[in-house]
Amino acid sequence: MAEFDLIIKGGTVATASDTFVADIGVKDGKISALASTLTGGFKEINAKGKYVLPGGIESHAHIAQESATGAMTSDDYYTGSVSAAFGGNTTIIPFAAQHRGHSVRDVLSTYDDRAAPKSVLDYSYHLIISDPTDVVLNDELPEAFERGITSFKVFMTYDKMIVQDEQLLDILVKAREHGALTMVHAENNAMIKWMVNRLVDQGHTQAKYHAVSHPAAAEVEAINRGIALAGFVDAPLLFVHVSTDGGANAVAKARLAGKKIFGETCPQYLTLTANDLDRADPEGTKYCCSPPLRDVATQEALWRHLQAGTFHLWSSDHSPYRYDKSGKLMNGDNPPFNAVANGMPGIEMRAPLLFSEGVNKGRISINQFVALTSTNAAKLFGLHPKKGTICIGADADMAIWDPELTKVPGDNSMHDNMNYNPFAGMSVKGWPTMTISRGEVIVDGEELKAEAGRGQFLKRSPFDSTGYTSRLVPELVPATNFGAKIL
Ligand code: DUC
Ligand code: ZN
Ligand code: ZN
Repeated sequence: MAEFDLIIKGGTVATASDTFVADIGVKDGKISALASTLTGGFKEINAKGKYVLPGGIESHAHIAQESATGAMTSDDYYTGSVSAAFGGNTTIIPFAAQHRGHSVRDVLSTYDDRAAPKSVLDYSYHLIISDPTDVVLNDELPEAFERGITSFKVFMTYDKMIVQDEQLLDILVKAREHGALTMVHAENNAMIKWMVNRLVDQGHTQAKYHAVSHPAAAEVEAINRGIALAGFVDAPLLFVHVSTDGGANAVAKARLAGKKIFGETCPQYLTLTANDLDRADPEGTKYCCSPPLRDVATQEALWRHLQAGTFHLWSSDHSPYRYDKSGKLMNGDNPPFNAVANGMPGIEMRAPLLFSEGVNKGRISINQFVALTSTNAAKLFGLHPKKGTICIGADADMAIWDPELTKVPGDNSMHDNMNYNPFAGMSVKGWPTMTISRGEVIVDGEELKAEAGRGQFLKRSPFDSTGYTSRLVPELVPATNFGAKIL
């Protein structure tokens, strides 16, 4: 009998720390050997001249999710996970969204029904909390953490989703108590509404004004406030989709001060600009996302932050709303910018864009690429070392990459359920050619080899705060606050 179910031979293996040529032996869905030469594989794959990397972990995607305004994302867990698999990913962590008045228990059971029969990739969810009632805080969130859903997102903007600062403090404290990680969409709601009202009053309703209506200052203010609130109660906080130099600087400064603050950015902020919104009506709506696209100087600053380690995550923020009546144009053929569903697709191009613009252009190393697209997500979201690396005992989740393969994708060349691609026309060098999940080849070139529902739900571990010192302010400590028990 063969010693290994699979041997991947002769590839250049890269992890978040090391790059080396090796054979990888896989047995029972796990990596069971790494050696200069292995023999005895039931199946062998020649990876000479290619990179063998940990499967990507896409930890920011909106799949089968309704927005507060009623738009439904176009991808379900089948098309979303298939598209992710063609982009070299082996794990997805989309969102399960609680809208006001809904129970978290019901939300999770709805998303279980959406994901389990359809996902081709292993998956978990982050909860979105918009209604932190006592029942949610004291019963339902602890139950969710018990199930291994150890992260959730809140919004500091949008009238239908916003949590006020006092509610954010409640949530941060609950997360701290249970070892969960809070993720936050940080933009100042008042500044945005103030801008939207003025722009619309003056008739500036074209898509390009979406970028104007969400000023950089709104993100910078909210990130600084989030840092202050999280620091006050000593809780970890991850700023998703950071789009400004000022916001990234605040994250970097907080990290330097030893705070448990993390940042994520997304390909669109480093490859597109607000000028992409300036198209004949209504085509600019394709590029309406929040936070909005910025400018070339911001792109340069964000590259610098990626290089310097400010950001832990490079995520797509895949928010697929089709360019038709089901999505971008659901409020008319030429909707004002403030009636357009926010977001753009990108789950399949997330990692190739970073390979092309980052690794192949010499901006980051292959090891930084692995950290940003896989290992850091596994560590932050309680999946490491089962996921996110290539080591003995890890799940055999890998993607084989051809660093020279160049493609110019079009509007319909992805495997998602979209009818446009914001990155169409870009020359992208470096693509995955094979994706392997738990030892099974699920994508081989252009061929999908995975069945709907093969993906498994991942029970995640609590947030690991090793390496961060706990710093409680004196007002929260009974020894220095005259004995009051606040936390
Ligand atoms: N936030 C996201 O994370 N995605 C889409 C829109 C938004 O506001
Ligand atoms: Zn957001
Ligand atoms: Zn998002």
